[in-house]
Amino acid sequence: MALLTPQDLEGLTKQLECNNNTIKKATGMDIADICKQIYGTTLDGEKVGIVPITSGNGIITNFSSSLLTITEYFGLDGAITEHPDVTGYYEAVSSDADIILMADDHIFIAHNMRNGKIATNHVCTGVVYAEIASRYKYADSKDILVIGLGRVGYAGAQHLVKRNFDVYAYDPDRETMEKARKELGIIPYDPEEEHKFSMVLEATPNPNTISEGMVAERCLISTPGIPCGLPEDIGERNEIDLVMEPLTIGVASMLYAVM
Ligand code: NAD
Ligand code: 2YH
Repeated sequence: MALLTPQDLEGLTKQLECNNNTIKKATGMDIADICKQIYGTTLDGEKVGIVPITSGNGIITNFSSSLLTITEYFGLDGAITEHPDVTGYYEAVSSDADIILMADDHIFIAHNMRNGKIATNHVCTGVVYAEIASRYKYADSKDILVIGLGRVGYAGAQHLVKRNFDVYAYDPDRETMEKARKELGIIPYDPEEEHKFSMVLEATPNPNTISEGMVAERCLISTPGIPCGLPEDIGERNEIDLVMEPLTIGVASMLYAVM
């Protein structure tokens, strides 16, 4: 599983503001509005305990401080615990944190200590990027393409099926495709086929996953995938609104999900 690098997290506030502007322009809503719509919740200055975790590949430079920046951006009262791991968890709970944020190499969770709700980053990221794509103001139909049906993409595809979009999806893994077809009812998409979409959710860890035949001249590509799957030349030739950011949008979705 891909881990975030300290470089991914540089200039996070600038990346967030730039993406928020694109989202507003493309959907008429900002990230907070979109999260409120998905979960029907609001944030109200909750206290968030951020616990660094040393297991596996260990602490990622800038990870906890980025979470602190994000919580503060959304008006929450964030604090990074002095100690990591179990001692840090004890510290966060003892200091009366409402929400705990922590991640190892496999899973990143938000846990609301008041109401017991727990949310994972992969599901919340898939759902929020799917919702952003689906709210494109200039969409030419209800067709939407999901590229990559891993942990993030599958959750996004599931969300879109529930919202009654015509969800086309592609993943090179045949078993994954079959599972998504049977369980979700996605329409299998062949990348060789010429079907241009104005709404695209890309959730793969690979570059150049998007080809010219997939995208309408005017489209919204909503992608949590790192690195970005959109080749530069396609971006230059078409009028593409690109939403792509390494952490903040997914974390906002987690926070609203546990309220
Ligand atoms: P995953 O490994 O579970 O799934 C990736 C899927 O992409 C796999 O099913 C794989 O077969 C598929 N894939 C690979 N190449 C493809 C291609 N060319 N076309 C279509 N599908 C292809 O990964 P994940 O946990 O779902 O994460 C996906 C990406 O999202 C990763 O890059 C991850 O780092 C990133 N991510 C970003 C955020 C964020 O906030 N931006 C949050 C979580 C994950
Ligand atoms: O980046 C990750 C994993 N890919 C899981 C995220 C799931 N989308 N984890 C972050 C690890 C952080 C580290 N343990 C720390 O600094 O606390």
